[in-house]
Amino acid sequence: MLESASTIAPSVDRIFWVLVGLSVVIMTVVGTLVLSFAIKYRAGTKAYRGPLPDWMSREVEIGWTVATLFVALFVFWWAVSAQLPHFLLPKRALEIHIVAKQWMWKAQHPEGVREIDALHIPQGVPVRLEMTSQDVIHSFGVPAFRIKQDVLPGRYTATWFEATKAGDYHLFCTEYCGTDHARMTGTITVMPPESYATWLAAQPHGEDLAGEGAQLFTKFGCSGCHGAGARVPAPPLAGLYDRPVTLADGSTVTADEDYLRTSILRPEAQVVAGYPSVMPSYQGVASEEQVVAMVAYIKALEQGRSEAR
Ligand code: HEC
Ligand SMILES: [Cu+2]
Repeated sequence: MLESASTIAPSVDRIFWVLVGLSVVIMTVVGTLVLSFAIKYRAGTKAYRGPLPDWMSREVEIGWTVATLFVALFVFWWAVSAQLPHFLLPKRALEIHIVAKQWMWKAQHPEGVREIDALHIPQGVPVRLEMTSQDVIHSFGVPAFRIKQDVLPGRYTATWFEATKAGDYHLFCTEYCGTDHARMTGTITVMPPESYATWLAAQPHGEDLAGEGAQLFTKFGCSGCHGAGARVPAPPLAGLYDRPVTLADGSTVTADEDYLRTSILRPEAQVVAGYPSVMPSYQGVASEEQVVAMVAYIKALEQGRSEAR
């Protein structure tokens, strides 16, 4: 049996085994009938071959068809309701950014610690992964946690898990992504929270993500329009994250990470109502990792950081 090391693993396994059990029962019944009828009605036997017996009425036929339908519906309802909580990302979680590329996994902790093909995380803490790809579609799969999430170029996808057992676990790329796909693996190391803190402190710290984003914000000239005292009318970014934004076409969207990312790479796609569409596109100018950092910076502005750094 596959090792199970996350909070959702038991429910995934339960669904798996019930489905296996159900399939075995159905297979046994159908298989036995096929085999026994094949013997009973083989050529030359004197078995009765007339019309169906009376008890085999239309009602019986309808009955077992509907019963099977209900079994299928029940399995669907049960599996979905067991999995649903996993699709709701916890608000309070350790947020790790993952950038996938041919053929490696780059991880960045909120404190600025970076890892390649490795990820250290504390045990018993919900971990939320915000992921994107620099080239093709990859998929972040950790069998021991029973998670698998596609990582797409051009947008963010997220998944989360809570590891329950300390140890080393395999990370696989589970979407064929080119020549070295099979080698696009990594190790997830789950540590007790105290060891994690010690480990984190011992790592070389880069600037934290938001800090790095702040520097890029100046470097790319964003502050020239969005900063205090800018000449161009541009919307203020402080407090923007997670708020509704009215666009020029009258629609309203929530300023989530995907929105922020699109605003930077393709500003003309979602123009804020009341502002001229003058923001340049940063597609091909800022790398995916730099965009991740700037998005982190804009999110941090909400938490009351000063705009000028
Ligand atoms: C030439 C001035 C200019 C520059 C430079 C500029 N922006 Fe903008 N930005 C704007 C304007 C004007 C808007 C509003 C119109 C629109 O949505 O395109 C905007 C919109 C945005 C929005 C959406 C805001 C909202 O309220 O929904 C974000 C996020 C953003 N910019 C981030 C950035 C980042 C990050 C950079 C640097 C990489 C940057 N901008 C550079 C002018 C600029
Ligand atoms: Cu891959």
